[in-house]
Amino acid sequence: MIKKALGLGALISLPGSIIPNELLADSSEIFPAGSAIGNPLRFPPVLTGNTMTASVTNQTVWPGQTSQLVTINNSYPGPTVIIERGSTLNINFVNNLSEDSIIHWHGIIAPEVMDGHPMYAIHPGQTYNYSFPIVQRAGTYWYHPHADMLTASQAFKGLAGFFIVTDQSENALNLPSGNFDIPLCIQDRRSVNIPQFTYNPNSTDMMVGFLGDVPLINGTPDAYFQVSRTLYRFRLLNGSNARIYKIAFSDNRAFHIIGTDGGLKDAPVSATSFYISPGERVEILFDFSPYTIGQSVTLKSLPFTGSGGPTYQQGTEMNLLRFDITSNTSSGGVVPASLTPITYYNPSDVVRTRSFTLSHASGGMNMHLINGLTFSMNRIDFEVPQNGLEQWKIVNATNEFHPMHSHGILFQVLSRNGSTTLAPNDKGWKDTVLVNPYEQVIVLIKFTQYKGIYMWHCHNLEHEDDGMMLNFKVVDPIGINEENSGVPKDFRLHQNYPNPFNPSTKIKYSVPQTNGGVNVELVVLDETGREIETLVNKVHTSGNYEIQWNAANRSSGIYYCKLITGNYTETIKMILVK
Ligand SMILES: [Cu+2]
Repeated sequence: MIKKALGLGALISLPGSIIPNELLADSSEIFPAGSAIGNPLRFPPVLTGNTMTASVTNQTVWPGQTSQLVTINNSYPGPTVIIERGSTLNINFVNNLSEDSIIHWHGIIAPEVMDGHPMYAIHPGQTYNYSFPIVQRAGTYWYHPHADMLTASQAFKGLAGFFIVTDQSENALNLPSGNFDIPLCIQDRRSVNIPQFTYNPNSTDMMVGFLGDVPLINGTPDAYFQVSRTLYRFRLLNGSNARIYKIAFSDNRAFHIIGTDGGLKDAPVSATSFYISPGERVEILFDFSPYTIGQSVTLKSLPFTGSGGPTYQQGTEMNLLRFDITSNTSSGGVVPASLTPITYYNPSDVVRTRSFTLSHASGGMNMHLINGLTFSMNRIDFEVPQNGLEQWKIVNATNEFHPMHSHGILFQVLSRNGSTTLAPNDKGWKDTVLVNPYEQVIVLIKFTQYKGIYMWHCHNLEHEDDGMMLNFKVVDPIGINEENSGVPKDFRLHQNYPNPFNPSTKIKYSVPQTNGGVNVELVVLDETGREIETLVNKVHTSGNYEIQWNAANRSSGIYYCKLITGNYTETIKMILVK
């Protein structure tokens, strides 16, 4: 079943080996010996067993040369985890490195202790057991390390792999499968350091991100892949530390975008290019049938304007992967008219609004800030009541790209600079969203699965390790949070009690510690959103507050209470029944 759903079975090869003989067989007739310049695309093995051991091992990345990498189970990229929705992941992560590590399942909705938060990092020689159910839709996810200030170096040195979730509804779509369902992990390394993945960021690298000039596809330099004149599914993962790619084909031929971070879109959308930033995944269908045997077409990154230092810049044009058309075998796959349904969040259902301003200070450590903060392991930066739809506005006040990633749930992009007309790779389920220089991006997000501590951070791994990361805690949606009695961690408007009510109801709210107090306004809105009463409008010091609203002179119906303070708003729904 799994092999059918992601039929890499036939293509599994060990690091350094080549693609199977059946795909090479007829190519010798088409290409004279030696004409296949470059290296055949490699595929990581599928994980078998339930142990993932991180260690430093020798690998062959460039033919005839030895690279000392950080690998999982002696494989670069790490072995691909394939698991069906509804089953339980059970993995022992063994840290045989000489420093702390922990694995984060990127895009996977997992309980706090299974999510790979850096507070659960384990020491050298220790083992961490992961066991949790896979509850989400099929999709192309991935894993990478997440130990505090060690994420960038370990990921760069090779510790990352695909995590593929399958499910029945996806299997029923007749997408290209087996040898025609191809994962492509895109990374960049530095030619000056070949064959090593030397990680030695200077201050420019810490500001821009650690960029390279050599693209590796599934760990393959100068990669080519021999294809048939048929439809393929490609699952693209940007596994780079910092580089953003503008993906296109060398002849500008159109393809269908079918998936985003969190699995398939509701319908395929035709496109000729898209951006993919670190952490993001985009799935496409590409049809090679218009080509003739003997032709080639190259997957590229197109040039674009970006920041950089004297040697490495964002937006450098790159050839990523050459496809040599060598046979006529049909994949039997189709471009379905529709894929899997997506219910899009309605902005009018938003109950809380948060704002995150991305900025940077100059020089030294902790240059990258979210709302003026850098990461502190033991500080909870905000609390998110479960099950309420939130609007997160991300304001990029820098000239850098920041791919912002939330743990614990998938979200939806609502707008860029106010425009709700989105690129096809923005529309769908997401866990990472690229926020361009000076751009404002709004996402809609609702935590429905687990309570606990999760992370919100930039996936430029140099920015992340530099502290561009916050802790948040998903909490019970009802009432004052007893475990946090004392000074509130965040603004909070609690559900009124009783509710429904007649004629009066109590409303509690919390105000966190601020410098010199903060103005808090509490207003009542009618069902149409018209403001009908101001309950509170004054400067507050930190604490938990309660007021009563007497609606004796109001008629039965739905009312809203809205808390407004600075960048934060929160709304509750109150029902008056007379
Ligand atoms: Cu960033």
